[in-house]
Amino acid sequence: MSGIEVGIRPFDPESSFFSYPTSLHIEELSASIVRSHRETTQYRPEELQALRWKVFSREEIHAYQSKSVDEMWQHCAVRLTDAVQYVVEFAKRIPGFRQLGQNDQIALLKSGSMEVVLVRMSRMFNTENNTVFFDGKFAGTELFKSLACGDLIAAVFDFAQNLCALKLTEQQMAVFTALVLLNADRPCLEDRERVQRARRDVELALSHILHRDNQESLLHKLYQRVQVLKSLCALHIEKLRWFRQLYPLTVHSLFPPLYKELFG
Ligand code: CLR
Repeated sequence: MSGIEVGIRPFDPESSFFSYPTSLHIEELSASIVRSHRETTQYRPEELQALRWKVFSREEIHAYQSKSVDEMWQHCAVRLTDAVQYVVEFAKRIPGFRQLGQNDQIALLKSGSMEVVLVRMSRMFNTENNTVFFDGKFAGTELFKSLACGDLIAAVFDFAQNLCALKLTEQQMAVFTALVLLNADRPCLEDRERVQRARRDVELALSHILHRDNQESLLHKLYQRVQVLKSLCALHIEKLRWFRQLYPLTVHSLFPPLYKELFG
């Protein structure tokens, strides 16, 4: 093929699989992921900032603490599933994820959606008083006492605190969460190669953004956070097994179907 022929070929962002991604492609991919993120987060950063004064009162905290274990689990499972639903919507809008087969999309969401919820949780986190926006107000760890999994809650809050310290921009978080989802090492994937190719482009997008922001040192720190995410999700699954043994009927008839489909 002559140079001229190459030069006049129309630009097609979806056709990069068999060629090297152009910087224009990577630019467009970042923009698309950032847009998907913005469109699928419940609250914008300004809104969250304005809600910071809303904290649960002593009486309200007591009401949560007085719930029975199974009542509180059910309540939290519903809230968690709401958050997961937004992540599913985000995933479906990521180029590269969209193009995978349905089975692989489900496999990636099974293992990755909770990780993304926990990364997104840092947007809803107030480091000044160690609280998270939950159920309409900011809540500390003590509010979750009746779940009877204090170690998981403490570890999740600790993760949020540490991630907040990195002060990610919305764009950095958007592309990082896309990278968390597009993981070719997840179990039960049919077409790993395809996931790997999609991931490579998102990796380039993240490097590009961090380079542009002059924050290349963040890359290493973000990869370190991924290890912690894995252990938190393993702990979540372990707690769910424990809970299911105690209250099989609550899980069976009262937990959201999506929650059971992804984690059960
Ligand atoms: C994440 C960010 C969302 C709002 C939200 C709702 C539910 C919260 C979740 C956040 C973080 C994780 C969370 C969850 C409720 C229970 C769960 C605190 C803040 C912890 C880890 C317990 C897991 C076990 C349950 C399934 C009982 O925008």
